[in-house]
Amino acid sequence: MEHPLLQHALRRSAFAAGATLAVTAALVAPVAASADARDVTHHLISPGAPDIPVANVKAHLAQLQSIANANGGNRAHGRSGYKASIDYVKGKLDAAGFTTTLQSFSYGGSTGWNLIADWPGGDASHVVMVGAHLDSVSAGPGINDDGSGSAGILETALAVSRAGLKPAKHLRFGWWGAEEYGMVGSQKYLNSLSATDRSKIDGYLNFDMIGSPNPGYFVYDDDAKLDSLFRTYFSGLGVATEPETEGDGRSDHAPFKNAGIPVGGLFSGADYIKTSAQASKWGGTAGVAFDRCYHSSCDTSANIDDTALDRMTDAIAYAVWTLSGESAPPPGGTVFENTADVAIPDAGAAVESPITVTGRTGNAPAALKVGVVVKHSWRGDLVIDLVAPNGTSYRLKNSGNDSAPDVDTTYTVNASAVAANGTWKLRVQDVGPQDTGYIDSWKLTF
Ligand code: DTR
Ligand code: ZN
Ligand code: ZN
Ligand code: CA
Repeated sequence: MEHPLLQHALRRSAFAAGATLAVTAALVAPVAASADARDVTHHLISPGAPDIPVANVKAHLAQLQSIANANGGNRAHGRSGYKASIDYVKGKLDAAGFTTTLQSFSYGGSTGWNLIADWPGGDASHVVMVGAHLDSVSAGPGINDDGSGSAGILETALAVSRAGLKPAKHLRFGWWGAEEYGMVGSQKYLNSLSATDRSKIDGYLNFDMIGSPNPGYFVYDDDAKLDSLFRTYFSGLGVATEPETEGDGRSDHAPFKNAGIPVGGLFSGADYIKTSAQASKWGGTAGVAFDRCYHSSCDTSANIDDTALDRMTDAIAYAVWTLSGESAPPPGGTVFENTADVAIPDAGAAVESPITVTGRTGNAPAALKVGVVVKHSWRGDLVIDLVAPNGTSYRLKNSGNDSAPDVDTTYTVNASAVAANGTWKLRVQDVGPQDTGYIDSWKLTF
């Protein structure tokens, strides 16, 4: 049976040709608002960048922990847990529509792998690249170092796919092998590129340790533009940052920087000790390392500060969305429609018809078109609301002394305060006795 919920893209011309709806422009105000309570760190400071669910990032960390458990307690270069980690990440990216490439290399008598994931589209001569190392030391599972960065960029990549992002620049993600032996994998990757291909990388962002249990908020200060992008993000959150001062040589951004590519990144701290000044601005414990399990067996899934991981991952998404320059949505918009009939009980409870919107970035339009067709013998009985995915409801029509049949119109709603993606509902209630009807169809144009 054909599913009644149709989602199809229509250009304005096609829409106009097929449409018979009268257009009534009525700007309606929200009746009730409910805040997005999922994520305390979410702030609307970027047009379009999503709030990455930290639970998803943690789910990847739980998988990496299981992989270590099943492979002798680590995910180190040359050990079975490393290849299992690569296979896990690759599987997620392949399913999300990335073009993935495994690059193998040999180091210390063992085979290592880099995983490169390209998001189709964007200007191939302007590449924004984001990376993290996927290997651990052999002493432990490496969940903060660097499961955290690996999972954070993985979930950002999956969010790119969920949003159907159409970036102006080309987006590429990399998971590096054998970082713990001196940035071996990332250096092999750069060596494998021609000078021309290296010159196409506009910038490289590195994320090595972003969920330290006693966290700091360090921003790489190599490139002024990339540095200020992250500082802007954190100042919007009201979180202080410090420049990352441990030197440029300590992670996979070093080979990129040496190749003349602008680099940036975030770091929540390793074996250095948090000072009392740092504890007063960031919380946590002064006199203790940012990560006291650095390079040891206790770097497990318990060795993560969820708030730091959450903020850092949202910052990655912010940077990716901002740097890749999301292109404009198609003119005329996309139509999402539900044509399933829903009976409206006489003088009874409200009924709802859902439409799930996917593939949009950012918030709904300030002039969201809501086409409504309700068959009813006395439309004056009907109260109609649009309910946004976050629960905000917009009154489209009140009941009244209107004896005509049927509603067949298009309302315009300022829905710019709520995210576009998610399940929207048309809610219809019949508040007067005797006359009845049903929701015939309705649609949203984004
Ligand atoms: N080299 C990383 C950890 C590390 C230590 N200091 C920094 C500074 C910036 C990025 C990373 C690091 C490792 O052990 O993998
Ligand atoms: Zn390390
Ligand atoms: Zn590391
Ligand atoms: Ca009625």
